[in-house]
Order: sequence, then C-alpha cells, then structure tokens
Amino acid sequence: MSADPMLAWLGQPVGASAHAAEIDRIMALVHWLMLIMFVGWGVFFVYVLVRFRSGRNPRAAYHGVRGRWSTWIEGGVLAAEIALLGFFSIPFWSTNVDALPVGRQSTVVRVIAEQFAWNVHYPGPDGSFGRTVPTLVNADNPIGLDRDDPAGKDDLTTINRLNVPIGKPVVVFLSSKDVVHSFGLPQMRVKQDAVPGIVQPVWFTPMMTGEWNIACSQLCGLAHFRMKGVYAVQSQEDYDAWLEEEASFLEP
Ligand SMILES: [Cu+2]
Repeated sequence: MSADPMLAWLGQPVGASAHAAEIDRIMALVHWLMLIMFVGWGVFFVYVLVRFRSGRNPRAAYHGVRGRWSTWIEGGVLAAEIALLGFFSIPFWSTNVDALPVGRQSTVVRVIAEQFAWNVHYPGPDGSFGRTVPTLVNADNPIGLDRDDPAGKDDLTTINRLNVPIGKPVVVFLSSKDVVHSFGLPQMRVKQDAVPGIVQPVWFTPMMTGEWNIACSQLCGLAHFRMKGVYAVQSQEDYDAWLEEEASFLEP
C-alpha cells in the first residue's frame, strides 16, 4: 500500500525497490495536479454553459472575455508542470535511470522478449555472457546461445523466470526477438519497452523479498494477455543456491 491516499485509492501495488517511494511521489503529484485540473475545467465548463447561454446573450459579442484571470490560471498550470519536470522528473531520471550501476556489485542479466515469453540469460560464474547467434535459435535454445563459446559454457538461461538477490542493483539488458514488448515489474516501479534491434538497459535495486509477475505492458499480439513471467527477489543465500541448482542441469 502506498502512503499517498491518491495512489492507495488507485490500488498501487507494494513498492519493493529503492526508487519506488520517489517514483510514487512523482506519480501522486501528477495525479493530484490532473485531478485539480479535471475538477477545475469541469466547473469552468458548467459556468460557461450558464454564463454564456443564449437567453442572456441574444447577440454574440465578438470581442470575447476581457478579464486577466484565465491567463493567471494558465500560468499557474504551466508553473506546476515546469516544477514537476524540473524538481522531480528530471532529477529522478538522472539518478535512477541514466546512472547505470554496471560493475561487480550489480546483478547483470539479459532479458530477451518474444511472442509470448520472457527469456532470461545469466552470465554464469565467469560473469561474461556467451555469444548468441540467430542461426542457433531453436525450441531448445530460444536465445541462440553458443555453448562452444568459452564464455557461454557456464551461462544459464530460463524461460519466464527471473530470480535476483535483494539489496544490490539489478541491471537488465533488454531486447526483443520479434515485436515491441514492454518489460513491466510493477512492484519495482520498472517499465521499459523491449524493441527489436535495440538493447536497452534498465535497472533497479530490490529492497524486499517476494515473488511477483513480469507483465508485458505493450499489446504485442494475440496471446499478449498470457505473456507473463515470474520474478523473485531472494536473499543472497537463496539466490546462490538457486543458481547452483540451475547450473546442475547443464551438461558437463
Ligand atoms: Cu509482449
């Protein structure tokens, strides 16, 4: 549940990442501004219907309304929007989107979307991703991973399953095999389009263990509705144990 009554009313899911509170605050401010404008314009509309009714105004006045107050209201809306951008959105973007924490402290994975599944590629203990080749793509190897590449021998791949450890940044290099999908982790306040031909990084720091759904947030075809995966935030020990178990399925 969110602290803001607006977001609570809208049914915002639990915020389980480091940047969740900040993005919620921006979303709450935007929604409050929109509510005020919606009510304000609605009242103004009704006022205009009454004030300028034909019974009271048998002849049209071509000069219109002369007052200045509408200009002041327009200016106020503009100022509020500039403040939202300048004080909230742009600083948030620079610290939580642009500043990609790639390094040893981060969990780095690749997510490759396709109709209608999420392929996840882990680099394995060596920390480097094996080569992927389009001609190797088949039903057993949906990302076309080359196991003959030395960096690819220890790589792990999963379908519709993303596990990450708690408390340190997760960097996802996101791409798509076919159409535009959207990688949505609602509890992490993460949403990013997956576009064929582009590898787009997206990152977050999970702060709460749990298991939720990866939702495709872009209408991507007939079975879009069932394009969901599962993602889990685990303790470091559970995550290491899971990696070990997955590695045990690899052919020696
Ligand atoms: Cu999709």
